[in-house]
Amino acid sequence: MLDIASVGDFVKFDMNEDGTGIIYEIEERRNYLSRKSPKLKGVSTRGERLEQIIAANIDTLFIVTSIKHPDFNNRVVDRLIVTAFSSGIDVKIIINKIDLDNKNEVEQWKKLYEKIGYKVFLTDCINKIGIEKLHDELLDKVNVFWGSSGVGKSTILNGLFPSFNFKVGEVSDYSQKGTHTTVTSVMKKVDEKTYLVDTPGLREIDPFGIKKEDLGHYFIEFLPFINECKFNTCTHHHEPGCEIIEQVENGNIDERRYISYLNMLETIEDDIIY
Ligand SMILES: Nc1nc2c(ncn2[C@@H]2O[C@H](COP(=O)(O)OP(=O)(O)OP(=O)(O)O)[C@@H](O)[C@H]2O)c(=O)[nH]1
Ligand SMILES: [Mg+2]
Ligand SMILES: [Zn+2]
Repeated sequence: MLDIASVGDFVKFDMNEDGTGIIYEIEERRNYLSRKSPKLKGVSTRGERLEQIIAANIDTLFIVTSIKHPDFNNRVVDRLIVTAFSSGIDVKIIINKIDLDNKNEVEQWKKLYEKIGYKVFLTDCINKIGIEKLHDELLDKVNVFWGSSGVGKSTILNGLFPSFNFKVGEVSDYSQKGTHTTVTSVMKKVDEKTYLVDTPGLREIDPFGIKKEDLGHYFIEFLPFINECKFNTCTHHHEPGCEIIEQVENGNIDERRYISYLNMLETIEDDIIY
């Protein structure tokens, strides 16, 4: 782990008169959210991608998505769920921009994630729908908002707490992607027990330190079946006697989640670049 302070850390520091200071100790973290540093940065001399800490001492990760502009991407959601789950952090999902849901796609995604057991909030910042419901969920917790660029993380936070005035940007008409308006994570205090962290939009998300044979343990609906696989090293990919594959075939595990799982499994295998 990189030995530098991150948002959410409790630190000891000395302050100089001119406003500069030195942090001399970071207190032990209760938990932290991290990922592999993006491919072009933070690669060790052995070619391994290093761990980048996003925030520490967190209660809830709000995975923020939009139904359109940019399009909803369930693979990103599943990667973020694994990232949080493997660190013991609670997850809630926001699907924003439901004013753009012309094809009525939002309900099927809401249903999928609620069935697995995650809370899903639908929001529309233009007509101010669903924002108030989020308010109570945030109270007395340290909350991180994370997701792709342009989905509306900063807009939602401003809708809840206008005085924070987080910077909001445009989504490019050409690529339908956000323009990375928020460039650094910022924590704001609502009251003594309530904190919010707005983060920069992510381009790629690979959880750090997860082994192939452990990945299935972070897909919560796999858990009741995972010990029924014939081999205890089963990666639920091709192995004979795999109970997860069986449950996908008979419809108890949603195929979209299983495809997402396979997609992640593949990137774990490819990870170390020598
Ligand atoms: N149609 C529509 N547009 C929205 C909604 N919420 C936010 N937007 C727009 O989406 C664009 C991006 O919003 P931001 O809040 O900057 O997105 P972000 O997730 O913070 O993006 P980064 O800081 O780049 O990670 C802005 O033009 C917002 O006005 C919504 O509910 N509906
Ligand atoms: Mg932002
Ligand atoms: Zn299996």
